[in-house]
Amino acid sequence: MSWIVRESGFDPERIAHHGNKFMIGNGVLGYRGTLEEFGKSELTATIVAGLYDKVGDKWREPVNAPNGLATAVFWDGAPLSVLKAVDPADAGARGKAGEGDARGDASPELVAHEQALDLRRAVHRRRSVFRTADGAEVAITSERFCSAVRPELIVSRIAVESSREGEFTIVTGIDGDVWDINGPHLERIESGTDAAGEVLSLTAWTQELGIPVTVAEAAEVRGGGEHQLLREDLSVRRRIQMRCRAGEPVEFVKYVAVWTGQDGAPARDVRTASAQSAREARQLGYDRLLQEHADRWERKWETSDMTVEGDEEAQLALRYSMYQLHIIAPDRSERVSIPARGLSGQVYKGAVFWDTEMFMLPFFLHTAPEVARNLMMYRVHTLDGAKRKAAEYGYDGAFYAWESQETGDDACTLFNVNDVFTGRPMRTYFRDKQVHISADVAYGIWQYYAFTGDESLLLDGGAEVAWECAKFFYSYGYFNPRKQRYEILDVTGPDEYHERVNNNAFTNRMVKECLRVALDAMEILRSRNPERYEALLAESAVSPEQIRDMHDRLYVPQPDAKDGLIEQFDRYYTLEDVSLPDLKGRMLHPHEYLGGGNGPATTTQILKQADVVLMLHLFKGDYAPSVKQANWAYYEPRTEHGSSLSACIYALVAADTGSPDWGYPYFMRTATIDLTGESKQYVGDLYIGGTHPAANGGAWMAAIQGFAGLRYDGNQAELRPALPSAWQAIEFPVCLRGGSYRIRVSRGEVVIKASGENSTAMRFSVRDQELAVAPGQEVRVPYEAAGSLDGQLGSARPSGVKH
Ligand code: IFM
Repeated sequence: MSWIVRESGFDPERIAHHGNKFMIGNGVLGYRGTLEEFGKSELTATIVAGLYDKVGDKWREPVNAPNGLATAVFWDGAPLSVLKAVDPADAGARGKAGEGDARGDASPELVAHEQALDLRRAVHRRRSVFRTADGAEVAITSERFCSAVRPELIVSRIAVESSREGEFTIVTGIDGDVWDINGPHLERIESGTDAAGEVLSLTAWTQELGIPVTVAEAAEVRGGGEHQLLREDLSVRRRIQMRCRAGEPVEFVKYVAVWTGQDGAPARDVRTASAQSAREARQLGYDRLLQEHADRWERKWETSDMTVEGDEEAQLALRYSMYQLHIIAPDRSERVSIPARGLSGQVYKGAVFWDTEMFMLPFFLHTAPEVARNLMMYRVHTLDGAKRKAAEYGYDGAFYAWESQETGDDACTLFNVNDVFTGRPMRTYFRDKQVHISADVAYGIWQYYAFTGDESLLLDGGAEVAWECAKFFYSYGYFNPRKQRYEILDVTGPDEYHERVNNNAFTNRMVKECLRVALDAMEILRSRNPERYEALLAESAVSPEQIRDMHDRLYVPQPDAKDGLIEQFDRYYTLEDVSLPDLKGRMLHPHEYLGGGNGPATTTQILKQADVVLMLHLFKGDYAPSVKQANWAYYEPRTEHGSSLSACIYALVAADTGSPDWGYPYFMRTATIDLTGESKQYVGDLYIGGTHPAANGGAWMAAIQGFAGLRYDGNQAELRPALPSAWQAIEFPVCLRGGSYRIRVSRGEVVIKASGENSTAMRFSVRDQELAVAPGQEVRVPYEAAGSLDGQLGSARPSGVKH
């Protein structure tokens, strides 16, 4: 239980949602949860991490590789496809009306259909049962996985079983006619087979950089059959005709290898490597490949799986959230990071946003620090792009891309949203003004160092990144001579509906942190690599003393002495204080963009997503509980939660202030986002569907950092549990400074078990009771649950999240 995500029945309206929900992946490849008979109209996609292309002046976006799993099954010439199959109810109605349509009355009926994901082994399954015109019941079952061991490999096993003896045909191969948003990205498609005619392949080149991509497929058909090769312009397939006996399944397995020339390899090598890999996989066989894959996943879960007692729904949603993060984690490369929509397609240009550092990094820091390091090294490798962007705007240092791809140059355009009424591009300031991105990057680098104690990231370029980000802010900041303070003007904070504001509290606080991180990181660099330190200073127009001065005199909006409120930005309170339902009532189109130059929210206090409240979460030690409560209560009713990055933050701060039950619906909304598919699909006329890794990370944060109350500053691990009423306990593994711990938080007791392999003791505090946990030791700490403050967050105007 709680390892399987399942959906019964087929609903054409949910094809896109299921493509996200049932995704498989291995950090290098992401394969959407579509069915074997689907094609480009059903958004089938095989996304290769870090491979981008641009066609003409359209948006640069990830490449969707040819679909190596494309398979159609026919029974007596009629397709066994959920798309073509006749719904029994429908068939009756049409029969009566004497109609019939393009599908033909002979189309098989779909009598049962199920799609499922086994989270534990990262395997996708489907089973569809059709009733054919001759009365046979034919079941198609399939199982597939993206190998966690062989990053280029996708393996699929399909079985056809009929209640009657009969003849069926499988047409299976590689389909190069793929779904693209701003494509087509692949040109010069060449199909081929190996000398023995056993391995099919399709090679094509990206348009912009001419990078070769080959998909090779080796098949294994149990039960023989007559084969025929079908080569068309955009595809290569085999047609296999077979007879099956009643009740005896006929199986075939596809071993699909996807290789690219991302590393500079020529097409010849890419072709050879993919064919070899498909052939080798076939030699190893399905069972062995599945076993090694499942073993690898078992190890991933050993260091990450958590159990929640008393709440099956949350348990499954949390596992699913972690699954989504695992399938897109770059565990082999520090050249790629995680895009805002993971590997689920081309939405948001496959770009990496601040989502990674602020919402996904915590999960990896606690469970797979080597992945966390890769994520941050990606920022080191893209530093040049960030420097180019700063220079382009006339600033010093590094201004990281709002939408970053493989070089770090900004894929974000100046006109990122089209007006729904006119279709005209609207000027947006995501690219120019969300300067907090550079501070977020520096923050992430320091988080890695503080968590792991591993200086290598700082010495391998992390300190330089932080320093360049600090230099950027020094050049961007403004010294207000009258107030004798530095200010950060003309920015867009996390709340993107209010562009070009002054002194956004979150941004200013993050910049202060970035300056601190830069100074501390440079000190470490100085002590370990003085030459590099001196070289960096020699080429800097700014000195550490100047950065220190800016740090010390930077204005950060503070809580009001009377009510504790922090103004989101200068003059925010002068905006119209309208309720969210009233604001929504003013919308003239369901997809109308609420912010920007003249969106309905622009002149009001309605915010898109957690902004001040995010700052209260990140710097929780700096603010009194009363301040957190006051700001939560003020900002929540004014928050649209129009971004998937919002609700988890309200859950975290609610838990932090002793109101877990108030935070719980925000947590569940975050944790189930890709299970329910309930998220915004359009901004203006821009499709933004896909998976939501930031929310997946946010769900983990809400459970572990919120409800279990774990905080680790690199020195001491603190636990301040605040379990929701339904939860009896939560148990989870964490990795702190290289040591492994299992922590169980139940009502009234915390149990901490340190691995015998840890090298040192760790200092813990459980609701202010201090203790050290030695290697191999298990300690039980009773604690008194804090009284519920739930009522104090109550708002007169809820934002739509049900309590
Ligand atoms: O990074 C986010 C941003 O904060 C809100 N809009 C969507 C982006 C990608 O998730």
